[in-house]
Amino acid sequence: MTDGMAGKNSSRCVWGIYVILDKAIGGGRSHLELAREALLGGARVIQLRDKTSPFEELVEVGHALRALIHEHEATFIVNDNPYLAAEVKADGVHLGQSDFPAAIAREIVGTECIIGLSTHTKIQALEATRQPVDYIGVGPIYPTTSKQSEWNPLGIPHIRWVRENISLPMVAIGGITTETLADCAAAGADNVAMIAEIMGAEDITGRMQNLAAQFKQVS
Ligand code: 3NM
Repeated sequence: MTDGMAGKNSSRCVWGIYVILDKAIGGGRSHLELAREALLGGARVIQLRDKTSPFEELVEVGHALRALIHEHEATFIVNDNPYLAAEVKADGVHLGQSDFPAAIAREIVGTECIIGLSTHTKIQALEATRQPVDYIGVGPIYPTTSKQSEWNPLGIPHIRWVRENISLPMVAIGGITTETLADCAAAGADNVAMIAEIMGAEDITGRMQNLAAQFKQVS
């Protein structure tokens, strides 16, 4: 496997619970407050997802988040924008199917940066293995209200199919809750990403601790 090819940084992509920040659901708390509460509960990876704030503001938030997340020896991923990821020296960038092509993002962020790619079908998951990405998102597993999605829920059988057919680390996402996390992990998801279940909690630290303990029991 050569530099820039699929999976180069995959060994750094097995974290457990994958926390996605969302101020809209976070009850008036800032990105930094949400991240701090999640990190105190044991979060090992945090994604900055903000589709409305201006770039300059996200650069400022990104620098502060990077310092905080690295203080906790956790991983910092930026959603959608490889230029923002490069600017704030994030550990990784997560791309959607209609964002920058992975090969172009790779040129922007460099060979050491983690690249994740959302996939919603078997074909997209297979195609990801031919691109310079290090992990794939797999979803939506269940119906979700956090993102408008044109894709039907894939369900647990799809997680099993990805586990059997794709060697890249997998982040299962979409409608996952405290009740369904164990099913996703048992089916083979390396990581389980959540927005509403974590951001919507009044006590994010407590919710995280509970989720992490459950994940540990299964994995
Ligand atoms: N991506 P919640 S589903 C950001 O299917 C995102 O790729 C998805 O939020 C995908 O945990 C989703 O609140 C929303 O359902 C996840």
